[in-house]
Amino acid sequence: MKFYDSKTAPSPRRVRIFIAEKGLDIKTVDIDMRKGEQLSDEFRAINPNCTVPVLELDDGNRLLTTAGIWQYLEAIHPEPALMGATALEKGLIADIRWQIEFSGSMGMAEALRNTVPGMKGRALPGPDNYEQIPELGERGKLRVQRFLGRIDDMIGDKEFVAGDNYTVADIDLMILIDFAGWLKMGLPEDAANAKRWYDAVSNRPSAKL
Ligand SMILES: N[C@@H](CCC(=O)N[C@@H](CS)C(=O)NCC(=O)O)C(=O)O
Repeated sequence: MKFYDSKTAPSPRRVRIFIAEKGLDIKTVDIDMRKGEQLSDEFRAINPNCTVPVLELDDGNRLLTTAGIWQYLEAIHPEPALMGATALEKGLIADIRWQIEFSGSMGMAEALRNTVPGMKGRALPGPDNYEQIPELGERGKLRVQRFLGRIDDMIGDKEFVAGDNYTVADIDLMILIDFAGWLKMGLPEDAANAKRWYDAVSNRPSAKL
């Protein structure tokens, strides 16, 4: 297998952490997005969507999204279960991941991609160019700020986001909070449950990757 990673981007980090938590050793190739390597002809031949992460399998099949890669690796290496050990946990994780994706990650992408000068003309990832819409950037910041304000209740007194076990929901939420730091946004001062959880997951060796 070959994992196409990019050290500077949040989505491939989700796969890096997942691989580390599973204890797997997968050959990794870094795509330098600062040099625009994701848009090169060579990488387009690997992923016409021009995005990372990508996992290339030994039979030549390629998985082109975090969700696809996670599903595949979980199926061939079930332990430790990172996508839910029981039917209820699997359902809860899917629900929570959608909230993180919709309000957190999409808001963050709107905010960053529509305001940062280096992303002019690249307001969406992918093969096509789109201009920035500054108002969308402001709305994205507001969505992220509101979402960050809800995380304390989401964690409550649980050890991890979905309950007793560390799962992909923890990976997604930790990366979203780190990503929000790029816009100098973070957890509210009084978010004691969220901060206790964030410190614990950030101290796992995989989080350093
Ligand atoms: N939902 C997709 C998102 C992939 C994605 O958008 N990746 C970003 C990096 S976080 C990318 O490749 N961006 C390319 C670009 O900005 O041109 C996944 O998780 O695989």
